[in-house]
Amino acid sequence: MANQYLFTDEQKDLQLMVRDFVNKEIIPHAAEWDVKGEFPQDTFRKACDMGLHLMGIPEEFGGMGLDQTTSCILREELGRGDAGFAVSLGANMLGYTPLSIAGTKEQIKHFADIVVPGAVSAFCLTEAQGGSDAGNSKTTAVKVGDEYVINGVKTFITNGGIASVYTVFAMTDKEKGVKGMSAFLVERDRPGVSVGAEENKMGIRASNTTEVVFEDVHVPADHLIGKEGDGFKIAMKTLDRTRPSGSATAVGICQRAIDECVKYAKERVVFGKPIAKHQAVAFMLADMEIQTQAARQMVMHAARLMDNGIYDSVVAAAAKTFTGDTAMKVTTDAVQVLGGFGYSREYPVEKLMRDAKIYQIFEGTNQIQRVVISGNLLR
Ligand code: COS
Repeated sequence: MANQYLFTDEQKDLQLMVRDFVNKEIIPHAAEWDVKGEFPQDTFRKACDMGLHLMGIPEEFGGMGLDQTTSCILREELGRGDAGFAVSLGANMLGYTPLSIAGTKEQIKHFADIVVPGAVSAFCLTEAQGGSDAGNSKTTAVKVGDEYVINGVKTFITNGGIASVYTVFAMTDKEKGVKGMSAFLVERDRPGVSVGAEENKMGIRASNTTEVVFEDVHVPADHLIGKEGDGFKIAMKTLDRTRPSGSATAVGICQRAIDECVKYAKERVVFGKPIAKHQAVAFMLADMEIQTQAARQMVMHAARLMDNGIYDSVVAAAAKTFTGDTAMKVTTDAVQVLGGFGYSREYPVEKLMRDAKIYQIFEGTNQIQRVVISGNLLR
């Protein structure tokens, strides 16, 4: 369990509040959400009542105004309950972060007025041919008078089908490559915005992932975030800032795997004693704990740096990579500890393993993180 040794009283209170919410409102339902592959709107409304969809939005705009460290503490708790649900809440902060980097006060207020009452946003960067090659965007935004007209299709968009507002990356000047990309705020109810196919995913199935289609969507020129051509850098800076808090959710998956394994290993008896008393299993539990502690510290280190105004791409990429790989290893071992029961859907650990896999893929694959890290080493 994430220790509280150095937490402030406020952080401890918030952590316990979210832990209680997770134990009562998320864990009992997570298996059902996983089977249905549906975003649980009722539980989302309860999370909204607690402000959990607004962690990083400043208080002056109606958000919780939490720093990165506190957000990571809470994101871990949510991840312990259900990573899909946690990802949906987190994606709202992903949608908001471009505004926190380059948005005007008016844009932030406009965004907050939409999401604060109980809605989510989505970050629309990825396209079918793009993905890791984030600058390879076919979506265009053409200036016509005092408006931009956006056309294109975004894929694998978390919250795509349930968001009320999107931050959209589109080319304002294709000739300039990544320097021709710009960022926009686009409300869901604008004519021409529609939701395409929903992904039927291996894990994080409570989260909603869809295509989002923009067909001659007119937005006022004041919906441009930052300046024309700033879009790629805004997207990269956003990912630097969101990779650690996203990874906190994966630490929560690891913690849940440990909790389930410890419980099971104390109860399951073979050769006359609980499997926890067999060193082969006890040492696996110890390794799961060591790796989880290391991942948590990398996430918290990245968060504390950001809370001190230091945004380091390598620290964020390293935390993201290590946490994703750790979550995969720890949950795979958890399935092993439970043996045949681990492989069965009667027990929660196979879901944890499926949920963990995405952390090696989204917010930049772990191969891309290694591109970022090695590129910085070799520069
Ligand atoms: N912060 C600020 N600026 C950055 C940056 C960062 N983290 N990373 C790159 N840039 C800038 C570079 O400095 C460069 O600008 P200058 O020419 O003015 O120096 C510009 O952006 C282009 O950088 P680069 O040439 O490195 O871009 P590439 O096209 O080679 O792509 C990677 C770089 C691979 C790192 C990028 O495409 C990436 O992160 N891809 C993964 C995308 C992703 O995470 N997708 C997940 C979906 S969103 S949930």
